[in-house]
Amino acid sequence: MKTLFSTLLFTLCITAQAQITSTFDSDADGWTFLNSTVTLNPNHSTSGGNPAGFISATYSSNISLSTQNWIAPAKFLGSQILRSMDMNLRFDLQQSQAGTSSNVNGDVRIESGSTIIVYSLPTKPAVAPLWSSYSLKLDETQGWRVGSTTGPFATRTQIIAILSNITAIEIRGTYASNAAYTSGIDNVILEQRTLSPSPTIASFAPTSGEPGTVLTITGTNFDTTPTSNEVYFGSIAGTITSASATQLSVTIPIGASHGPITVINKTTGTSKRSEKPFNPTFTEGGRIIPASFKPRFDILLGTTPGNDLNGLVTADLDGDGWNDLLVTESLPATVSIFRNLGSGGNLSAASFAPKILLASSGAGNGLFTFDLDGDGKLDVVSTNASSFTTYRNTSTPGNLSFEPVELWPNPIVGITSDVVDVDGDGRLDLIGQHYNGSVAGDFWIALNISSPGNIEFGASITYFGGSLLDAGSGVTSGDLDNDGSQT
Ligand SMILES: [Ca+2]
Ligand SMILES: [Ca+2]
Ligand SMILES: [Ca+2]
Ligand SMILES: [Ca+2]
Repeated sequence: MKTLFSTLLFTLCITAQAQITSTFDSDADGWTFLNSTVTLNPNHSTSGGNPAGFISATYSSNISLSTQNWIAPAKFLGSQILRSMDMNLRFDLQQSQAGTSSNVNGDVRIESGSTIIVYSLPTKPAVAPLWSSYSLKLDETQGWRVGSTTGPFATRTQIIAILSNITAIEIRGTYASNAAYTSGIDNVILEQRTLSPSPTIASFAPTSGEPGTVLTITGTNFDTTPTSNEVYFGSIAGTITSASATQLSVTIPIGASHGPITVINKTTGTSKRSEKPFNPTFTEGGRIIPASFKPRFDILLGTTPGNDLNGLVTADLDGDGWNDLLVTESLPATVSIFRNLGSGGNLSAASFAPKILLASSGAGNGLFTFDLDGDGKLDVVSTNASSFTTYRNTSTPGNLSFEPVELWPNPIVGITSDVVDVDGDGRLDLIGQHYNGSVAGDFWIALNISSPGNIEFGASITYFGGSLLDAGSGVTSGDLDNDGSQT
């Protein structure tokens, strides 16, 4: 593998979003009407809508044509996965005569490139001046179909893929064949979920200290119940002794490692990593000699010829205060976990419980432990040749357990390179890079849409073509412009 290092810097603007609406009270709001291959500018009326203004198109309708549709403007497009999954697409329609036809292309079409989900309205629009109101849920229960009205029902994964990058929304404006036909539309609303505010960290003090020292964290959006927050010092959590919305007191745990601290609000399922690192200290430090290390010991891994170890991580997965060992093995592809029995002293293989295997589905590559769903427990992330894999942690102290592996497909063969909150919503996203820069679409982001108890990701969306990045071997993230965002 080449070792050219690539650095990416990009900024996403985060603003509070209301619902995306077109009420047509002042103008056509960017909507157009496609009549076969001809784009019509809609007629805007200031009254007669449902209520107030609306838009209409008058043309010679032909239900056998596949493209006589209202076309949504750009504000309805792009990544809508985080705020609009499981929400509703609503709109009002009317027509100039009582047409009841539609065709296999469906009455509502949401596209992501060449992938399309369609829906046939069971009741066609009312005759003007009346209006029919529709509300279609953007989930796997609504009855969306893939490709055409005769296609299979769309799965949740397929709907997630569409909403991760919407390229078109089309609403049919023809339900009859007529020499002069008018279609009216009003009140198009793409509902947007209101996101819980995620914690912020303004400061913490002291910035270094020994285990047992009480750290005070100042910020916002903490839960006021101590046990409804979690604070990680690297891979191990401290004990929270008091909490308010703006301050947490936490005892530095044995096993704290140098690096950012992470505050998790388990009620909202959101988290924040500190910009500055915490530096744990210990007595008699400051000098490293061979005698500083305890004797080496070996732990046997799988003996299948060709088995490779692709990742090695320590993290306290069961929350008992002792770091456990995780490795990824390639043959068979697994994440292997050795729980620390907590005996301390001189470590040996007997210091760890027999390994448990989390089955994967390809060559394990990359290994991270982060709380992906915001429930306070560190989950496991790995990758294989065509997807990243997650294992939701359900362990309790002394007892490791995980939900079955979930696979989140990548658009291209790649390696997970970092886990970072790209969009600043308090949920850790996955970023990765293709390791052969000769193909287009080199860098991808999968947005985290999890809630406590359920890990879920949007589809991996590629950014920056292969011509920009060549044979990268990974990406990392950091705040290079000092705006407080780690991307
Ligand atoms: Ca209106
Ligand atoms: Ca442990
Ligand atoms: Ca978790
Ligand atoms: Ca995020």
